[in-house]
Amino acid sequence: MNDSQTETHQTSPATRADLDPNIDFDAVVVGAGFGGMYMLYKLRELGFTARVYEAASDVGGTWYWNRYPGARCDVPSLQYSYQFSEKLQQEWKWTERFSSQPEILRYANHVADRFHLRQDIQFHTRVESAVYNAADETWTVSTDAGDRVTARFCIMATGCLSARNTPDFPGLENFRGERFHTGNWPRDGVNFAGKRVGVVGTGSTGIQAIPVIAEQAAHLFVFQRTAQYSVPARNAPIDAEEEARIKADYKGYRERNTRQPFGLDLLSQMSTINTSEVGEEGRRHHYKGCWEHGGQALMLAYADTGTDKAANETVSDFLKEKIQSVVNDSKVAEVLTPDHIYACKRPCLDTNYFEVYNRPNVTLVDCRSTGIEDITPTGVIVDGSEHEVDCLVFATGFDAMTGALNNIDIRGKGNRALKDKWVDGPRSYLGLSSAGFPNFFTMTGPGSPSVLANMIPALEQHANWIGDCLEYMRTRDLRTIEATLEAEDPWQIQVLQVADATLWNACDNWYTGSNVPGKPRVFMPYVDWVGYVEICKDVVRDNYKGFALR
Ligand code: N01
Repeated sequence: MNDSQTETHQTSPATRADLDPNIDFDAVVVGAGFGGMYMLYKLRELGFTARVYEAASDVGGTWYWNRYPGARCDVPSLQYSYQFSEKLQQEWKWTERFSSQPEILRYANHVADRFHLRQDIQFHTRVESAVYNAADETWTVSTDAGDRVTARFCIMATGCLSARNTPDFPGLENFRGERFHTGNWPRDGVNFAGKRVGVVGTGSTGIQAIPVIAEQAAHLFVFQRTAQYSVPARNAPIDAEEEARIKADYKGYRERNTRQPFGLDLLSQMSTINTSEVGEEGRRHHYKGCWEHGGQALMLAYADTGTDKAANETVSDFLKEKIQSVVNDSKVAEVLTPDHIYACKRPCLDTNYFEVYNRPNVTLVDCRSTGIEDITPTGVIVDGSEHEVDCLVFATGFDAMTGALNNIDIRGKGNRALKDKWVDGPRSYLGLSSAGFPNFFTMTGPGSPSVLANMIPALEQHANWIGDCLEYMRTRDLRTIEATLEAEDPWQIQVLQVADATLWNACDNWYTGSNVPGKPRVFMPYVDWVGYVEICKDVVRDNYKGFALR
């Protein structure tokens, strides 16, 4: 790629690249988060015309919607960013080790400005349906703004954590105060000063929001169903020396990271030996080092931390002790102590999370045994007691990975709905394509590493793969591509086998869909990023083996 050409002059191709003059676009892309933005860039670079539809008023996807107090990334900033443009990655300066939501959103806006992306993005527009027309091998995409356009390809960049989950709490509609979901936070923020606030949910989001809300609110009630492990993020201003070292060979750094678990620079914190090969003292020393380092180091502290129960227990015991040493009230500490496998639920990073329970204006409400029994006009009832609140914050997560896709009426060959095909769980080849849905791609879809990889590089990998595929088809005059069932069925088995070799399938979490009542329990992401990248390359080398091309 020639940076100087693409960065300053990239605009929509003047003419469409497709052979068929009767369609509106070569590709429709749904979503203008980090995936959709780079997909658009890639399509334009290859000379394809594209229209991106985005429900929000601007770019940023998850970072547009999740403006809740304390929102911050837990992947280091110098890695959670695009690598497609050397100039971009050299010139952008992150200010903190882990970027805050406003800074990431500024970055998304900068990218959109720099590459003139907005000219091909239609905002305030939600895609309602995408229907395949077998006769002319096109997709018709319809939106809530009344658009009805045709395209050869339909690419879903709808995000893994974008369909909000607000459980159907009894009495919710009676609540007279304000209520918010962290995934749809008001643009102008919320002033909690002087208010009694209830936060429901203690996953990554709740754990970030709770300490910040506690500082503002008159009183904060935290409604916890499942206690969570959390490790201090140890956020800090960006280390100038580290930044200079990485930027001196950013390309090489990215390439090395692509060959590491999760696509992340973790090797310096990972031990390649098993837990049992170290004595207790050595182990504790290592855990202490990881704890002091902050970030997700403990998750991969030893080679078997994520695969062996006994090994995992040594780290979860260490984390439980930490909770007990931080929280003054031993009864509260007990309620805050998790009993599941560490990292089976997505591990959390925090800034002063457990410390918050030492504040006089914070009350922990344990709803494990009775759940939230009722929401009244003025409060929340748990275990027969009402906790009066002025506003409620739902940090209750997402209908992950399939939710955003199932919210759109997607129909493939024979008018078959994707959600019907996926009624027992998603089925795809490589999380990119599903049999019966020609010319339809899912970026970081279920069956790909997605949420178990560094998301922005994972999105780039998919956009590059899709772009190269379209180019391959164009040069060979091919009109359709779709996964074959012969490839899809064994892939699904492989996704589950790889997950079963870890401990992550062993508890209720959103990787399996078990956080959403009624959703089929199927482990959705593909655990092995490094292996996956190689498989994707092999497929291309074998002329798209596993796909039907016509
Ligand atoms: O959602 P979650 P999240 N009654 O599903 C509770 C990413 N992320 O938004 O565990 C009572 O993890 C639920 O309880 P339980 C990251 O990948 C990243 O926090 O199901 N409670 C849980 O406590 C993350 O994993 C960053 O028993 C109910 C909470 O709500 C993902 O987003 C920051 C309930 C939901 O936790 C999702 O995190 C934030 C009910 N009926 C998010 N239903 C960073 O990069 C649900 N809950 C740092």
